Amino acid sequence: MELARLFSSAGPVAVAHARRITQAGTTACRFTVTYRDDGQVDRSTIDSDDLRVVLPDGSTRKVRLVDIATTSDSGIRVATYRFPAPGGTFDRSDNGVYTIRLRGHEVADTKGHFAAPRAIGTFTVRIAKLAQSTQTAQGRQSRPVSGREAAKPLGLLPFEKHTQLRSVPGRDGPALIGVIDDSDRDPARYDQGA
Ligand SMILES: [Ca+2]
Ligand SMILES: [Ca+2]
Repeated sequence: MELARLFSSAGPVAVAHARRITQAGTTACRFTVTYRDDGQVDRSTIDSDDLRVVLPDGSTRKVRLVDIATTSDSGIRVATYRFPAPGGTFDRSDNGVYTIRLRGHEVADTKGHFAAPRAIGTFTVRIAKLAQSTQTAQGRQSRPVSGREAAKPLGLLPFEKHTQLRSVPGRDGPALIGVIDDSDRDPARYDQGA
């Protein structure tokens, strides 16, 4: 977003900075909004009415002002807001993209020019499904090697469970070869593991 050039008649420009939420049980999303103005941002206009968060389902929620950082440049104000998790804590049902919107007539410069209403940033809630990640981890664990699984050096590792050793006649006597038995192969399982 271009912040460098602002007309003197323009109100502050806002940009939100928020981190992704990945931990189940997190109670809120704290994020900062940087307001910049060619003149001075009117600190007194920054409050808990400035923003709304649009949830993935399209509904909107309020956020609360937590702090306004003190900066030497009065043309820049960094405010911290807190968005409480829907239902008290974030869980998988809250996964999605949340949009932070600045409301009109809420944040102004000291000449009374208000920032325009607009989306100023997003944050993502992506909480993993616990059971799925556990299952994946188990699927990738190496199992103890038994005699029947000595076919691994044949390069059949992904199919080791379906590999059987068979004795066949060879020039130097009987030889063992690995034979893949995929009669009960579940394509979805292997697509997932590939
Ligand atoms: Ca201005
Ligand atoms: Ca305000």
